[in-house]
Amino acid sequence: MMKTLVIAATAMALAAPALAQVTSAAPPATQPATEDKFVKADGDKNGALSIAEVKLADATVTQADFDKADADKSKSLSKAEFDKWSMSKHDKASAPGQ
Ligand SMILES: [Ca+2]
Repeated sequence: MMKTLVIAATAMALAAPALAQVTSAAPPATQPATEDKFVKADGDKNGALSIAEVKLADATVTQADFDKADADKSKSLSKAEFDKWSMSKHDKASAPGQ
């Protein structure tokens, strides 16, 4: 009688961790989306995007948009400027009404 109880308890103790062990695969490491966009848009691979390159990547971009993103007024977007711009555009798109 007592032995049966011990066996049952042991079986439950062994089964519990096995049930809890639902493994979920870690999401694959992905490059930041802006990195890919920047590299694709940078047609002459000089590490900066001209207005022409930006417009080629996104025809809806205006000179005013570009000037706003071009923080140092170099007439080209560095990776940092582009990242910041993409992020603010993304925020606007994903958070309507703000
Ligand atoms: Ca370029």
